[in-house]
Amino acid sequence: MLNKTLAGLVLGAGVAFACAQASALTIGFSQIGSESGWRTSETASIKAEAEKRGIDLKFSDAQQKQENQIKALRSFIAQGVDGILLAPVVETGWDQVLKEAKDAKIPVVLVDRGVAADPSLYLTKVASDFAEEGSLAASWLAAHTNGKCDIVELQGTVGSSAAIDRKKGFEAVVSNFPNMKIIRSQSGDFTRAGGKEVMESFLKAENGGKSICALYAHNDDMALGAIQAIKEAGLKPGKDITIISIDGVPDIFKAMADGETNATIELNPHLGGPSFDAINAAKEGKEVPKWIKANGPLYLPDTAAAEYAKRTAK
Ligand code: GZL
Repeated sequence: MLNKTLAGLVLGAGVAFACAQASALTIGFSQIGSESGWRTSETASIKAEAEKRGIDLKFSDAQQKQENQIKALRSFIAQGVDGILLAPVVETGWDQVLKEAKDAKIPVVLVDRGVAADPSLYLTKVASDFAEEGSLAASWLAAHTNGKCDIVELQGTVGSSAAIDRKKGFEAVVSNFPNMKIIRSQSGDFTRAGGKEVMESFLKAENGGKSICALYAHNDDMALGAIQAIKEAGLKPGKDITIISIDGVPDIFKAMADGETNATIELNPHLGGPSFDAINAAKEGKEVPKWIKANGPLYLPDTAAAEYAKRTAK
């Protein structure tokens, strides 16, 4: 009896080891950088998910430069990785390197942002619908201001799908309200420093901010920078100027609980699971949809303190 049990254990361990080996993928991950709180959460989440799955993740931080991402992808291809995750900093300029990955039969999953390339050149996109986020932000603002508001807009990184589509979705709704207008719009590059700097110029140009009804920021980090600028201009953010942004990072819930901002739309940073599942499915010859969508809800001050506590609990 004992021998049989032992044999069973050895066999079981062998099978488990073989399965682990079979699924021990090597994945290359080209990340944009660390420009925002959301980006660092996304990176941490994807690394943790890879570790949990026993995936050998080759991580490359592009420091916001597309040429570094293209270099990283070519290195992953040369290493013969099983799959590639790419968070494309901008929409254009990817066709050639995506073709090289396709020719090498390495599936590419776009995480978090999209590309303006033939969809046959990548396996899938795991990202939210940025246009929907923009429309949701504008619909909330229209209701909050009874459809009468002069708006300043802090755009994300120029040429990024997130900035392009968040702008498009917001404008599509605002165009239905004759008394709502975007009076100034400029990129703050998704950073706090960028948001503060551009908001300072908006305030100076708009009578110290007195003619600004609201700020729409494409991400929370720019909104948090703008809040600093609004306070330094002697105005009350969240009261004198209504603010809505996107990401749902912990600090925005703190600011909301303090009455300094009015709304945020959550962006899911946990994109590793669906991305790795898509690569596994492709390896098993299964069909994978071209877009795996992950949209988040809108949050308002009434739940901000609880949300902050939840996101910062140790
Ligand atoms: C959107 C993502 C954006 C975030 C920013 O999916 O690409 O980039 O909203 C980040 O915080 O910089």
